[in-house]
Amino acid sequence: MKSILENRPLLAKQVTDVAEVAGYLWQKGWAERNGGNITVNVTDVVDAEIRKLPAISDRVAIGRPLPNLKGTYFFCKGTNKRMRDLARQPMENGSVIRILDDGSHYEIIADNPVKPTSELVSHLSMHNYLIGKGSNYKAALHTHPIDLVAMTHHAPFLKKDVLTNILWSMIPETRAFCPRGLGIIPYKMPSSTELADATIKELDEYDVVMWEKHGVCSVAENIMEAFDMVDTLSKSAQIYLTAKSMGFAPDGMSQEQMKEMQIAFNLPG
Ligand code: 2HA
Ligand code: ZN
Repeated sequence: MKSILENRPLLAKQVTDVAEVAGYLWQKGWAERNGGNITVNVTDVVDAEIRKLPAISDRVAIGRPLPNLKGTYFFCKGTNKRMRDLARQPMENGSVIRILDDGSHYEIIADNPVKPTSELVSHLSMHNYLIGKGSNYKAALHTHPIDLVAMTHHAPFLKKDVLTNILWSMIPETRAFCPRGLGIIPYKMPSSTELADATIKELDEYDVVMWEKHGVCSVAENIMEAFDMVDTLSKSAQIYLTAKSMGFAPDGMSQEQMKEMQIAFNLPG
């Protein structure tokens, strides 16, 4: 069977980048079994021929109306599929979906009828929100980083911006490359519309949010950037816990040093 990626280098690049990131998630130990999910809005690289492709699945209800997504296309990791398999065979472990004109249903158009991620409602709600605010962000990543998730098992860290400040202060890069910090979402059932709502509320302020005792979610222009922010935060978490395991609490950069970074890089305050 001919793949939708054939002779479509721009779409193929999006899928190849997802596969590369899926491999990193597995190597990092953040993607046990089917853990985590990725969606990328590929509408910009969809041509007229793709728009005419028939569905290879039934129409499936998303679970809520998402009016900004009418006629958009996404590459999605499949539900119950492993990141380590997505890395090697992206079109067997993910699929391209079309959001129908009612904004409430999707259908799979290629290459295989792989049902999209269990967190589809959260992912699509984030994309709907991003389009609504005129953002150029196209990628959403959810993964289970050991260090960052561990930090959400400690109530004092769940207060607004406590973790942001600890992680920013571990190494200058973290503030530079994750300038909006880390939002916190109190525990909610995975795959629920409550989790989706809480996530989009936090995206007003943050590009990366923690789902308490579960994982992290990030949005960015592309999947590499979404990964890089989580990787940078995880580096800071590693430094924090390495210091702790050596028997001391890390000093952290001072507020003056952090301010200096903010000014030098023209970062949000
Ligand atoms: O896809 O990570 O949150 C499996 C999950 C659900
Ligand atoms: Zn998860």
